[in-house]
Amino acid sequence: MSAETDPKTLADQAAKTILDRFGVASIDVALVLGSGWSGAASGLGQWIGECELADLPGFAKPVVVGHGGQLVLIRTGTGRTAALFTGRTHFYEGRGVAPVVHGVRTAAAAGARTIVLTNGCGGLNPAWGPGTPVLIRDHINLTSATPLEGATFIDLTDAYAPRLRELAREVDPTLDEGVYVQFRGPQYETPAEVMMAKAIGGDLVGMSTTLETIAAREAGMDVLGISLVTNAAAGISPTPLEHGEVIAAGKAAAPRLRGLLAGLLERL
Ligand code: 8IG
Repeated sequence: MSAETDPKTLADQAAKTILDRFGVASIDVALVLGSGWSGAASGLGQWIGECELADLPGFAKPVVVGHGGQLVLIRTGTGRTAALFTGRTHFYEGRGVAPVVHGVRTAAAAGARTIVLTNGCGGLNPAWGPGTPVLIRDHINLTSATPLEGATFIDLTDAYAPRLRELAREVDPTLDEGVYVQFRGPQYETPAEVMMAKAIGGDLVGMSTTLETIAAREAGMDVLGISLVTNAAAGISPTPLEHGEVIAAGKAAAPRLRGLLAGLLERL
């Protein structure tokens, strides 16, 4: 695939490949599973098929331990076709923004009108212990990047659909909401940066999701964002951050997250 292929053409090609390979007419809903979420995906529906994302046009191999790299198609209990992306490309990989949002654009090109973007992140609210899922109410994009090109003025009021957050709270009424702040990474924040995120209205700090949400809104999809707080953000907790704790928090939270995703898929 040539590097200069237009991102949306590449997404069309990936979508066509998926629909042809799995013999489905369209994808109805897409889920991107972030850090800590892979264990939450089993048993969400009837397995249709799966492939390596890297085998599809435009996808690169994910690089992070704890991040998968497959596309899994399932038929949900309500007869919808759902596409699970078990990995994502991050902005910090340095490949630019287009690969970061390629999965989102591919899902849209395959027909998805709804996308659930999940991630693992640091929490600023000490009440959110490791393993707490939090709905994303809004975001602050500190990457200085955007997937949009030219004079593409996309409205981001209610970028995270209030209706979908309401559905999530039907499944789990204890879910809190917060503002997700995307840093470029890959280093975690300094305590001073975490204090800045708090001062500007942030509740969650991470390295994904906002660029994908922008691309999803451009494509006309409704977005549900759910963060798994896997660690207290730097300076909030007295101990340094480790990727190991991220993976452990995801493992421990898997049953709750699975219940949440299953309940959502029943209602979407
Ligand atoms: I998992 O504390 C995970 N991802 N930026 N900060 C940022 N990203 C994260 C964090 C965190 N935890």
